[in-house]
Amino acid sequence: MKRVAAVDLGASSGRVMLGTVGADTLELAEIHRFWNGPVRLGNTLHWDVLHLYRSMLDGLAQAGPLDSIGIDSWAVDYGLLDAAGRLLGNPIHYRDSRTDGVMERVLESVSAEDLYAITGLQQLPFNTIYQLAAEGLLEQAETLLMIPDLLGYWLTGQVGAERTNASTTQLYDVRARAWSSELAQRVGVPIKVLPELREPGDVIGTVLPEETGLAAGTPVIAVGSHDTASSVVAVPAGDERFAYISSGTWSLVGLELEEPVLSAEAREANFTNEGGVDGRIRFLRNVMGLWILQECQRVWGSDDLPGLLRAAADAPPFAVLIDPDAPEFLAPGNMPRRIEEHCRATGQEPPRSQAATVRCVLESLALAYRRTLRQAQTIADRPVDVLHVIGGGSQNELLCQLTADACGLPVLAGPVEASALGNVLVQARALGEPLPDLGAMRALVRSTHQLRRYQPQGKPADWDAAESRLFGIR
Ligand code: LFR
Repeated sequence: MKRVAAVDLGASSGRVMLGTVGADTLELAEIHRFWNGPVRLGNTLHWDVLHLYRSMLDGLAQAGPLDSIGIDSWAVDYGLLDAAGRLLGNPIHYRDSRTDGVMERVLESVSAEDLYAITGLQQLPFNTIYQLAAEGLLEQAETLLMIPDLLGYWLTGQVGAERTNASTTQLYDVRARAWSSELAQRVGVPIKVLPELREPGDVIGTVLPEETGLAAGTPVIAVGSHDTASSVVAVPAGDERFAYISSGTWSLVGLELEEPVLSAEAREANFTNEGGVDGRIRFLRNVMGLWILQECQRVWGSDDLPGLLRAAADAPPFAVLIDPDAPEFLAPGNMPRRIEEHCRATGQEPPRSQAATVRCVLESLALAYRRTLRQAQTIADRPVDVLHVIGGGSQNELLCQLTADACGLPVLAGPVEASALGNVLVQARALGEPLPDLGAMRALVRSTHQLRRYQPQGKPADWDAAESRLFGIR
């Protein structure tokens, strides 16, 4: 039996989870949960990275003796270190406006086709490459560390770049499986700042007892340090014919493949080929996700999600629809007002109540999932029989049912703590537990976690009509 800690940082909260893993055992206990989110200073949105570090240490100290520690977080963001290893500036939040218009500028020197042929990455305005093009401290920087690698460095003193998260920078060559020195040069990123790559399962080092106050000798193990890579490890699929939605602040909607798909169709549909654990490819697209609803709740001052969902379930269906991926929904702000404006701009009567707004957001998300999944299956030529919804959003029963209805596929919902489970499983394997491959890890998730099944209901024609209304497809 192994006793490991998963540090799992999401965009709205972080947690330290204690994982116990054995032949028939996979258990998680929450040791410490703490706030995370943007901190605005002047016009800039930051992460409070020292609060995250401090909270991680508090949780680890409470966890008792550990066989190892693994860290995962959201992707694309980073800290820069100077030659003495000191942090230069405070890491900036990917939703900050410093990248406004930067993608367009960078595309004047590197074409979208070239970028895709090398990196296979979807165009998101906050990809690390665009953040670096807007970065003021690059000249003084010696080392760039992605957020989990930065926290790992503070725990162990060791520098490196875990591969799954490196793959989200748009500076990583997905076929060569290496940093792209060509791209770095073309966009003016000194190649020396990009550290040596490490694999999920590699030992990063052991904790520095004096600096951290933690027990000496505990190894820190690289996991799929991109939270979505860890989540996909924990998809409880029984065979290859599955799709997934990693559902949280974002909805990451797609397939797991052996090889990247770099076709013109994949690029035009803006699919990403992110690196997965064991060399797999996460062929997916970011759908804006529950972020829109979270921001509505913040503006309404309502944390009664179950109450809102009950009311939304009774609201009239298909009254108004939005494109959740419209750029105006990316930055924090008054989401109910932006939804109203989006409706007016698209010739629709805005929703008049919170219930109608929630219904609109969830139906619009379900439609975006449907479109994304259909495109993914066609472009990758990989039909699926089941859709796994994992992560916090798998608890949203109304959204799961609407997703099954819209996609015309059975939805299997759970596990909720997918990224922490994937994190723990990769550590356990590195420590010698007999979990030879993803199949074995997924079988363990399946046998230890209850899943909830949603069969498609309602009239498929209603969704066809809604889709043509929203995306003008037919
Ligand atoms: C999900 C996630 C997505 C990534 C976004 C920004 O938490 O990691 O995969 O696109 O956050 O980093």
